[in-house]
Parts: sequence; structure tokens; C-alpha cells
Amino acid sequence: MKKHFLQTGLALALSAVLAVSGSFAVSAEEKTGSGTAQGIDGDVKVEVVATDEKIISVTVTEQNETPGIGSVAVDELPGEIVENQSIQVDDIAGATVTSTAIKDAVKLALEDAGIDSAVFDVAVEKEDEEAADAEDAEYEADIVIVGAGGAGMTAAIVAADAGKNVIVVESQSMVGGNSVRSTGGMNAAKTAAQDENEFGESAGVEKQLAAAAADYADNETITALAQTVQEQWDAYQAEPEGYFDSVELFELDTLIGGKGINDPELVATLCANSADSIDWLDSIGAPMPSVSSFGGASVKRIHRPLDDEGKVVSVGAYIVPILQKNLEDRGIELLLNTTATKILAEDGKAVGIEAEGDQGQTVTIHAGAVILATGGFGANLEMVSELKPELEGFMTTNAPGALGQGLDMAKELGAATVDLDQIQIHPTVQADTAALITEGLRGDGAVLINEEGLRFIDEVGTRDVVSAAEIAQTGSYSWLVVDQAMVDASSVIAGYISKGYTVSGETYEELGEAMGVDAEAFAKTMETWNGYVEAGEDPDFGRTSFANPLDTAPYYGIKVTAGIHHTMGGLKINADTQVLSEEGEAIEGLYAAGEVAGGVHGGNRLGGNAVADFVVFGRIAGENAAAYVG
Ligand code: MEZ
Repeated sequence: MKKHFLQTGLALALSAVLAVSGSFAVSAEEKTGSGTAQGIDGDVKVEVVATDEKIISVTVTEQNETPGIGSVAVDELPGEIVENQSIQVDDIAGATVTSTAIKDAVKLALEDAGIDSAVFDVAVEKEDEEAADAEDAEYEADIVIVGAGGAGMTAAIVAADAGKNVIVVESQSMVGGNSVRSTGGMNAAKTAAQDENEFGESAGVEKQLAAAAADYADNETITALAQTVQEQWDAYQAEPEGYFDSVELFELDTLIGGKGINDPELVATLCANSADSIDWLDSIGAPMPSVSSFGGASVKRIHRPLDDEGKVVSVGAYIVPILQKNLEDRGIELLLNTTATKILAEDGKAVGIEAEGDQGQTVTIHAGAVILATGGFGANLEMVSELKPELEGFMTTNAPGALGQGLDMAKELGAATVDLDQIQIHPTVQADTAALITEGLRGDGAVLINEEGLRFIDEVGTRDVVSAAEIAQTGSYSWLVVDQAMVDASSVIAGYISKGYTVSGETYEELGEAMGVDAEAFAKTMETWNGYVEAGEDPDFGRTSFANPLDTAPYYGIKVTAGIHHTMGGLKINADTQVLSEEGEAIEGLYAAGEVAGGVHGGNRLGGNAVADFVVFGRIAGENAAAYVG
């Protein structure tokens, strides 16, 4: 059965190679043309070699598309255009802007070569033969993992390293899920990187201890943690060594950020395994040496990757290709475009899955254990607004595959869910494109400005608080303001500029005009803010995390608004990642990790805890499923 898949794959690959390398019988003069179209991050340029009747080759000669998303279209579409002799091939799901840019550029390139592009602007013929070839397939594995995002790939690597035969299925045509879109970084407490970065003292600890006493006096877990942290903080102040952080402070931040409704055991597991997970990432080739502030964290705790020039880069676009390479290096089988539809069960135990392949064929995978890593449901706008009607009409930052399929499949086996109505909005989503603008900008010193040219909140507060404050401003949007010094330190911000998300000015007044806010009030706000940074105190909104004054021209503003970002609820799991039934019993053989599982983040997830979640719980799921199958 499996052989059939391989044969089809080989035939397709061979025909693509032949097509791309020009083995068609050419009946007319070959001509070459080039074309350019706007991609997600600047120009996409292609060169086409064709006759009047045949496209012989398509080569993308210049592009700067998002690694792991647009880059998939760059890799795949040229071959598909040649293979199908059509510029109407399907877009790569999740990479529509890049796909459209490639197709538009091919059209222009054909015209540049003096070829009538209309000849190839025709619907793709679906070959009956191919459809007939799409036979059902059956596989055997020790462990089947549903979803090739961060959690699924992490679990796969760990399970394979434990000697298990693993198959990963992914509904999309690319790996990465929401994880590849994740920009900010990964929270971890008591790491070597925290001690290596030299930070001053953090006033955030005392602020958090005060919040615990004022708002959570009746929450036993939070009170006990606060007491431990107070003792640790007193000891540190008497004899400071390294940078102050602790697993308990991380727990306290996560619980207070989650409004105290998180599952304390899952939070304790997340935090206790975070530093070790940073080391694990390092061991698979993904070091995260930069540390900074993020919303709701009392200290600098978010770990970020750096490029060769020492500039901060997006965490998801960095980690996901490394995870994928680790899968390839271990020979782990990955079935893309394969959507799991059902968990197979025998005597109440999960024993595999049934899935639908890209041509409608049934794919059955028999396995000793199933790990669900299907992600959340933040792209399922119907489900979101059913569960939280006030989010109707909001944009989403989520990948198209985040539809919540894993939930339904597990519920059919009696799985319980938790906190499904806890859906997070993120306050800095680019107003026109729904692109996530990382909280890291605020952690590194950016401010939020309203239409009146004023700050309105502690920018490094939790997302629920910052989003609510932003929604209350005129027009329910704001401007995120950075200076050139911040741009120079971050490839992420440089990317926002090249994607056209920013307006700029040489002076505060000029930027104020460009943003369309009260320019005079804005200039005054910036002068005042720079004074607060120098003093390390924010009497207006009590911000405790400061970087540098925003005083290096030019200045930049990005128009942002709130968008759906994370679904905190999901399948109920225990700290071993076993999925629990309505009766609170572990369903044998069924594990869940990442956004499909609920309870870790409670009523509001802290920025940087999604990556921590997928690495920590992905590893636990991989280890435990491997031990279970023996
Ligand atoms: O964890 C996140 O959601 C995150 C770090 C997002 C961001 O703003 O970058």
C-alpha cells in the first residue's frame, strides 16, 4: 500500500524534474523573459524560458519571502506551473501572497519574452488518471503524530530518538502551523543566557508580588508561590548573584497572567522544564542567546534567536526549518496534505488514525499511540465567534490550518475539554494585513500612541489589558512607535519596514503628521517618555521595563489593532500529556501537546509561553508515548 504512495510521489517528482529541466518536445523558438511582482517582503522576480506553445522552465531569481511560508511557494510553484503548463495552478495554502506574486511575475515574464500569456492562463486540467491512481493507503507505525507544527515535530524528534518508528501527518502542504508565524521568542527561567546578558535590577518582581497580595489573596497556589518568591527575592537582594529569576516566579507570572484559572500542575511542568528545553533546542541546532522583556513577565525571560550579525530574528521562522531538518535527518515519515479525520480505537485505547489524502483517498495508520498536535482553532472564525460572540469580525493572526479538528476527533473518544471560551486577542496586529507585529518591539522599548498623540497604557502589560485599553481608544487602534536604533538591532523590524508596514519621519512632528495623530502632542509625549526611560520610572502608567530612549532619527510608526491570536482552551490533559476523559481518566494511548491542549495558559497566555508550551509538552508527549508503546 505504502509502495503506491511512493510510486506516485516518484512519478510526480520525475515529471516535475523533467518539466523544469526542459525535456518537453519543443516545436518553436525558445525565448527568455523576466517579470517582477510584489511579494510579502519586496519583489519576487522570475525568469521564464518558453516557446509560444510550451513553458520550458520557471526560475525564481530574486525573493525575500518568509522562510517556511512564502519560501514553500517559491520552492514548489515554478515546478507546478511547468508541469501543468498553466499559470492558474492552485496557490500554496497559507502562502497566497507569494503564490500570486509568482504567477503574476510569470505572466509578465511571458509577455516580456514576446509570448501571449493567455495561452497559459487556462484552468489546470485535472488528470483522471491521477485521480484513479489515488488508491487508499495503509501504514504501520509505533507512534502517529497528527500535526507538523512545533509540538508535533518536537514530539516526533524525541520519540524517534527513543528508537520509535514515527509517522507525522499534516493537513497543510507545509509544516509549521501557527509555530512558524510565531515571532517573539520562548520564555524560560534560570537559564545561562539570562545570566550572560547583563541587566539591571528588576522592579517588576515587587510589582508582581504586590499584585499577588492585592488580587489573589484567596488563591492558595498563588499565595504560596508569592511567599517563596519573596524569600528568593530577599535572599538575592542580600547577596545578588547572576540575574534574578526563578521557576516559581515564572509560575507566578504565568498564573497571574492567566487570571488564576490555569491548571497549576501544567504551569509547574511548563516552568520547571523551560530551561532544560532551551538546552534541548541548542542540542538540535537552535540556540536562543538573546533575552528580553515581554508582557506580563516580571523579569527579562523571553529567549530569542540571533542572526549572523547579532540581530534578533523571528523565532518561528528560525526554529521550524531546524525542526523539519531534524525530522529529515532521522528519516521520520511526513505525509503532507493529509487530514486526520478519526482516531482509531480498540477497547477504549487509541490505536491509530484514519485520514484523507490530497486526492480524497483514505489513509489509515495503525499505531501503538497517537499524539495530537493539531494546534488551536484561531482560524476557525465561526467557532471563535460562537464561543466568544464579542470577537465576531476580528481579524486573525493564525495559520489557515488552525481549525480545531483535533478537538472533535478526541471528543469522539470521550475526551474532555477545558476553557474553550478563553480566546486571546493580541493588541499589535498590523491594521491592513492582519500580520502579527511582535510584542518584542514593546519589550525592547517601543511605545503605543493613540490618535490624540498620547500613550495610554503600560505597553508591557498583559495582552488582555493592553488590547482592552487599545480598543477603548478613538477608532480602536494605535500606532506602535520605534526609532532607528531599534531598527538597527532587529531584522524583524527591518522586515516590517520592507514589507511596507511603517510610516516614518525625521522628527517626532514629521512622524506625527505621517501617522495622522496630533503631532504636537505626540512630540511632547515622546520627550516625556524619553525622560521616563532615563529615570527608569513611568509615573503615568507604572511601566517597569525600560530599554533605551527613542531618540535616534528617523522614527517609525506601525498602525496596529487587536486580532485573534491564541485559543487557550483545548483538550484536558495531565502533566504527562495524556488526554483525559470526561470522567478524569487518562485515555490510553492518546496524548496531546501544544495549542490543541488547554489549561496551561488559563484566561490569558503570556507572550513567549506558546513556544515554551510546544517545546516542553511536545518533548513530554514524545517521551511518554515512546515509553507507552515500549
Ligand atoms: O507568544 C507569542 O504569542 C508571541 C511571542 C507573540 C509576539 O508578539 O511575538
